[in-house]
Amino acid sequence: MKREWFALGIVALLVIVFPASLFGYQAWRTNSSDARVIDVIASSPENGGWSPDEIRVNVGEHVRLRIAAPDVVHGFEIPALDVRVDEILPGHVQEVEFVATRAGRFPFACTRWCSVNHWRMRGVIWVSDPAQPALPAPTFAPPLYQQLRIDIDAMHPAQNIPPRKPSAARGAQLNLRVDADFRTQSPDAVFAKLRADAAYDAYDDQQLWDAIAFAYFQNVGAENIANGARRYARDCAACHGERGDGQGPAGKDLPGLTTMHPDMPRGPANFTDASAMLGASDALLQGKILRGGMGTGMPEWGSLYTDADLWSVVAFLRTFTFDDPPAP
Ligand code: HEC
Ligand SMILES: [Cu+2]
Repeated sequence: MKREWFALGIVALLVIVFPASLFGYQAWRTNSSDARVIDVIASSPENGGWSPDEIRVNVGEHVRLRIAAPDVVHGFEIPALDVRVDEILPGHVQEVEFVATRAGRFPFACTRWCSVNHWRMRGVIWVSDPAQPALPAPTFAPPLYQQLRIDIDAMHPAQNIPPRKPSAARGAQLNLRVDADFRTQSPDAVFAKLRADAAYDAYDDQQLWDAIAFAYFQNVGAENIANGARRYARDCAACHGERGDGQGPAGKDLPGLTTMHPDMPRGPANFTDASAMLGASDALLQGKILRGGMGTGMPEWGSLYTDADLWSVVAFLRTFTFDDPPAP
């Protein structure tokens, strides 16, 4: 008899007390914290995108976003505030909490390829400081391409094309020092300068290109290339293709450069095109990524990427024209 009561007690515990305490915990959790709860719907752009796509909070406010994705898997990121949710599964509500520590206008974006229009899925969080209603003036240094007055919409074919794809590994064997500022100079310009210099007469064209590939990768470093590779896979490959050939499924129907240069094929840039890539300085490529291609379908990334992110993704783009990047 005693044992039966004991068993019943356990069953009661399992059936009633445990679930009740769980619900109680949930209720306590939602009520006890002083977080301001904001419900956000994440849908693919065709179905409305972010709703709301403008969120207003105050400095120091404890914010809890409850994000629901009715259609497909999305991700969420406010890069400037270091807030991210990797996966918002359909039918689930994902919560993320943060305290905005500084005032400003901070873009947020989806991080999953939820549809061909995924890259349009962006929004803005305004963080205001009640004590200082005017937003702080953004500290804005003009990007390098503007300082250098590079026209990033012009075609930029290289004058010199390597006989074979340049290889950093072969370049490393040469013991050939190349001092060049690749941010401001295209690899093509660097080659032309070396070729015109009698000090390099002992080396053939391919050797100079190999030395340039080696010098370039030495300069940017393995870490940056790895960071760029991650960004590329997440943000660029769907249009530009995993192999950089411009054949990504999401880019096929984009106008590309045809609007400005009617003889150009439609769609995203092909990063395996030696002429276009070797003719471009890092500043030019960074400028295009930062600003986007107006009317071409190339999105802007300047509002979501830090400077370091922009340069590292440029460094990774070079791996489509230079072989043997250093492994991290
Ligand atoms: C929605 C599709 C799409 C996505 C996503 C996209 N691009 Fe593009 N991109 C394009 C198109 C289309 C062009 C060609 C038009 C142009 O050059 O403005 C282009 C052009 C470029 C160019 C110019 C190349 C040149 O030779 O001038 C660079 C550099 C570039 N993209 C880098 C990137 C990087 C890096 C990413 C990811 C962070 C990215 N793109 C994401 C569509 C896309
Ligand atoms: Cu998305």
